[in-house]
Amino acid sequence: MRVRSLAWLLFVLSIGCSAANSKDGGGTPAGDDGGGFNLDGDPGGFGDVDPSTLDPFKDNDGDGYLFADDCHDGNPLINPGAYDVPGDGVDNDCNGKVDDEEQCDESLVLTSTNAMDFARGLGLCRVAKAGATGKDKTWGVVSAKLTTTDDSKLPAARQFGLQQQWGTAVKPRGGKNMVVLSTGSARTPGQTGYMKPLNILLTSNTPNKTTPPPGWPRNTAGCPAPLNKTANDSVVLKLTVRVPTNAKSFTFDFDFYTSEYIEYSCSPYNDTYVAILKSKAPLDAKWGGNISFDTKGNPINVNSDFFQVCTPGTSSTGGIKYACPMGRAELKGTGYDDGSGDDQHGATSWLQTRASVVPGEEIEISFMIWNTSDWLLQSAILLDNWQWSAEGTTVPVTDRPK
Ligand SMILES: [Ca+2]
Ligand SMILES: [Ca+2]
Ligand SMILES: [Ca+2]
Ligand SMILES: [Ca+2]
Repeated sequence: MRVRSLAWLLFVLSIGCSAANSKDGGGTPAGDDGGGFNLDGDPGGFGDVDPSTLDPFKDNDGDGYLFADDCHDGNPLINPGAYDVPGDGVDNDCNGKVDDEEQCDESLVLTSTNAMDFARGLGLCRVAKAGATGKDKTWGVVSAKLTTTDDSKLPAARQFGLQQQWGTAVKPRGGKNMVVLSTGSARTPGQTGYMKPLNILLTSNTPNKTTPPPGWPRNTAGCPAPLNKTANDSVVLKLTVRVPTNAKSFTFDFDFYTSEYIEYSCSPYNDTYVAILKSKAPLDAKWGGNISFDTKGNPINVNSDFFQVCTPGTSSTGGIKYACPMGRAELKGTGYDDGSGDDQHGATSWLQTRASVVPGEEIEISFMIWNTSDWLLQSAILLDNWQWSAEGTTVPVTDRPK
């Protein structure tokens, strides 16, 4: 967690006056009566009572952690499962250290095959134990896997990487590294394993065909349906994550690149990126499990209204007009500036998705990209800057990051 969000700042302001971390009442946080507890669970500091009235054999604040395991059994937002909100001066996660969430993506390497490194590159630094109870039940990544859409095999090594920059203009959104997944190569020109996005030779003989998630692939409304139900040359980062007990949503940033622009815009060959979330938080079935889509509810692809890094043109199918207000600078040096004509290739630039979760639950999130209908032109997705937030959202939202 590298940049504190506005939501966390608001949260910090609201919790700052109930910063009691010891059962013996040592220290007297501002707004607290010295007893050190805030039994009504209101972080505003009302209703403090004498801790000697708490039952030492119960979970007095109902946060899932017994008195013995909970350094503040009068505040459900403070316990060993919480995210230690940076800068609030509170040891939110009861590990004895104030504001100590770690940084972890400084020394990652491009060619890592350790999926936990990809969680770190995304900004998820903590590892959590499956089935942990009591004090050991912290938030964190329970498992991480690099796989295919049907979770059957490790994709080719060139299809995933941890990059410190993407071309000359695109930098990570948080920390030093970002995750890149590609149907072709997650490499830029000059790096070992790089293949041109328009290169059809490497994959055409042995396309890696797998079953996509239920309800996929699909296309933008008004554009032709995919030719088949196969996901070709897929690569997936699949994470199981225990959510902090004080988080109600998360955000992450992504940037979609494709060489389908513009010749195959609004065609059946529209490559697919999805982030499939399994959570106890409600998600309308119409989204097909996906939480990243454009303002019209269409999946993120070459037809998305977020597609703005390109050379202006009109698609031959569907008559989609592309104004390309962000120009081509973010294609430079990525390999997606190396088309058969100056009009080929494009990207969305950085976008941010927010989705709700249930505090303390285990979620599964799978970031997926695959070739749709064939395997000839390649696409890539950049992922970075995972952050937890104390505020929920009624529906998943994708927009330009603030
Ligand atoms: Ca408790
Ligand atoms: Ca508590
Ligand atoms: Ca701590
Ligand atoms: Ca803190």
